[in-house]
Amino acid sequence: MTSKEQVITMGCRSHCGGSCVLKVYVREGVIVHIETDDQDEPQLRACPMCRSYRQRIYSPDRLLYPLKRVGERGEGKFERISWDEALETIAREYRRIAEAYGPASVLYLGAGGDLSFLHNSRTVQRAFNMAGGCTVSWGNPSREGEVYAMLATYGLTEAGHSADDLVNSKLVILWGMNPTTHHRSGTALAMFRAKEAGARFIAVDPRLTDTAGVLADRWIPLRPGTDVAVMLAMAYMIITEELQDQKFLDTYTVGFDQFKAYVLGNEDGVAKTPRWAEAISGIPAQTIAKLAREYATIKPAALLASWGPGRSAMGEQFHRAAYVLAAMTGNIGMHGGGAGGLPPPGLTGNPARLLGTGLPLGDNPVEADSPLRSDAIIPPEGYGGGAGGRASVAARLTVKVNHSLIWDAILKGRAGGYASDYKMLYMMGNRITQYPNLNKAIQALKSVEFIANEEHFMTPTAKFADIVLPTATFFERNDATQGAGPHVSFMKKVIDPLGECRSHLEIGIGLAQKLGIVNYNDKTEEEWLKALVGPVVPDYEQFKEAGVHKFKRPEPYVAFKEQIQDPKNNPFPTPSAKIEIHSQRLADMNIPMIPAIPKYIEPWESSKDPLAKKYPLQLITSHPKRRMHSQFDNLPWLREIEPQAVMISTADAEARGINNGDLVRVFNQRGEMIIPASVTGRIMPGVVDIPEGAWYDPDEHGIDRGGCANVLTRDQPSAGGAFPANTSLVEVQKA
Ligand SMILES: Nc1nc2c(c(=O)[nH]1)N[C@H]1C(S)=C(S)[C@@H](COP(=O)(O)OP(=O)(O)OC[C@H]3O[C@@H](n4cnc5c(=O)[nH]c(N)nc54)[C@H](O)[C@@H]3O)O[C@H]1N2
Ligand SMILES: Nc1nc2c(c(=O)[nH]1)N[C@H]1C(S)=C(S)[C@@H](COP(=O)(O)OP(=O)(O)OC[C@H]3O[C@@H](n4cnc5c(=O)[nH]c(N)nc54)[C@H](O)[C@@H]3O)O[C@H]1N2
Ligand SMILES: [Mo]
Repeated sequence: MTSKEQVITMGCRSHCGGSCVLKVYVREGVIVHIETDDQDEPQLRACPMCRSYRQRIYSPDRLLYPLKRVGERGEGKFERISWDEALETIAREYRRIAEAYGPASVLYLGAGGDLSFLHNSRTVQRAFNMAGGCTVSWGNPSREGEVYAMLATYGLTEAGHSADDLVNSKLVILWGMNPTTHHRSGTALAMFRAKEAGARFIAVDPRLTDTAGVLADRWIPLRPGTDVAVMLAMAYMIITEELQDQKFLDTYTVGFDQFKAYVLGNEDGVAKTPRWAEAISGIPAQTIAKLAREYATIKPAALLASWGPGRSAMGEQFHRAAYVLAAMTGNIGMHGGGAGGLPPPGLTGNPARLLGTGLPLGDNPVEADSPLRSDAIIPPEGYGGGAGGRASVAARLTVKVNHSLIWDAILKGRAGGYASDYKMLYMMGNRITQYPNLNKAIQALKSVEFIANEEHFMTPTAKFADIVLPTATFFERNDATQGAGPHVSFMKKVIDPLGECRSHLEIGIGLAQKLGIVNYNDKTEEEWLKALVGPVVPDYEQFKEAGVHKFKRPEPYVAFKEQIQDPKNNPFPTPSAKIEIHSQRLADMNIPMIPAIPKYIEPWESSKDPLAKKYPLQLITSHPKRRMHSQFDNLPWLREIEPQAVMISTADAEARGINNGDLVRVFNQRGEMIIPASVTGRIMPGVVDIPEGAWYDPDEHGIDRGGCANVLTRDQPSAGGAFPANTSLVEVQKA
């Protein structure tokens, strides 16, 4: 460090769910270097994306001025305009469209690109709410299947132990979980510690992930979407060998007998044996039997049912089945065990999770009289189900549009059964790369009357906008965030905003003014931050200076410890006050694809779908190692890590005459791309993986050359609203 250099410690919050600690070296107003945590354990060391931030901030492609479109939508031709003109245009279009078609015709689509406390997508939503309202989308793309299953089973939406509890596990089952890639600052490190302490790891995943490669004793590949069949067969083994913890089931659960009847075949005549599951999943029956015995007898054991398998056509069933296995083995509420949830990305057991996030949204007039969807799970009287539970219920207003159906809703509107016709879009982030069925997205974006997009870069989505607003990164304003430590971080402004970039609060204030709103905001940035984080840190000024506050816990956090140790005084917030293996609430809804007990239901576009004759490979779209979704895709340093490619098994490649590195066509009825093949033994035959988030880059024939997975994905959510990212069929050919 030279004398002119300043070193500022701060947190990141770029959407992985963690928050790496960054030590930022600044010289004369310019960031020259970024290092990471060298302080107290648990250290929150930076991921590759965090270490590359300098290249992102100073990228020659950063958007520095407001822009207005001058070419066709999608063409990418823009002209610089003033903030005044940009905000005036958005306000004018909002008023015109809300008047002509009603405020519900304005779709507001926030993004998770930046998960900070103050500067986030709430600022503009508040302005629209105060001006007359707008339609917002619903469905947590990360884990709606899990949220729904948890609400049905446990009555709330978080059921993970803190990662530092893994050292107490003797067995860890990584069920579709890959935390060395999905950084979440600290989870992977906790796993290595558990391994050193003697835990065995088993991975159940169509891919041999980096995490499984370094940690697992055994990799059990299976066909995507068949997990529930395997879990039912494990239950069959546990029941027939009488390995279940009957006392636990009798004390803490309801409905095991109905589940048992279904598993044994007394309900539908089909015994859910390992052999039955082998035919569905591709996992040999003996392997399933062995896994069942191990999980039932090695205690404590943590079954970590991650979100990838839940991001699928029958996502809820996967998570519900995992919770039943956790209950059958009596692993819930004890150190080293687990209720089937994940080490939380900085939420559970972190005092910061109690914090509000930023500006109040205010009431949205468009939602005022909207009834709840009939599939909403309403927490019992007097219990909110926690913030997540309330949010999940609020999400299920009929007036909202499920994320996966946005493009369909725009194209069909009222005629298609949606609550409104949609004419204006205000977007944060890169929607078309991130939501399913990109070609439909393009049609939809061409059909609306007005689009505004807030961004850092001219993304494939921004190219369709009429007005693009340049937003400051979190290095260019003050904010705070929470992380996985558990910790809370201050995100100090280390440089002035580049060009004319503005913070979210400034954009909200500017837009509110143009919309003629009074009383939009009564606090400065500093006042907001003090109000938001002040209550949980011992000394706010010291916290700002230190950049990070790590909460000390007397012991690792264990989900449902109180409910298990003292059930009388700590009921589960479900109607029965117990863990609901059979849910009467689900039974009453009478939705065939959401049965009262978890069941195996054959998904659409599975290997057994007649469509598989034409498109025989199951596509999964894992989260990328060198990007945060679509963020960082455009950075040269990160591109060096690995090329965007389709992962295909050696057997499938050989059958198609494909060699490693060859350019291949990946296609189905929805779209087509040409990208390199990564031929490997690390993926199950019959399955291909295209990591999500690559930027769509069409050639002159409209064929994507960027490798954007959502060119191929089907835009049909699960019955419970889960994002369907891992349920699509494709074919691959040499290009
Ligand atoms: N580097 C990086 N880290 C990230 C993100 C990122 O984009 N990049 N995104 C962050 C976000 S927002 C989220 S929500 C989380 C996502 O975290 P996850 O949902 O856990 O991530 P995925 O890669 O989608 O899925 C995990 C694993 O599930 C496997 N899988 C897919 N389908 C199936 C199936 O049917 N059965 C089984 N058993 N396994 C299956 C995949 O092969 C993958 O290895 O990651 C966070 N962390
Ligand atoms: N096929 C497939 N699709 C998926 C998934 C999958 O597994 N498979 N995963 C889904 C999941 S779990 C998630 S969470 C979503 C994520 O989808 P998004 O939330 O849309 O993803 P990001 O790419 O993280 O962020 C979007 C944009 O926000 C911008 N951005 C970042 N910070 C800021 C800021 O401060 N202000 C503004 N205005 N913009 C900012 C970035 O430049 C980026 O373009 O993707 C989903 N899409
Ligand atoms: Mo996510």
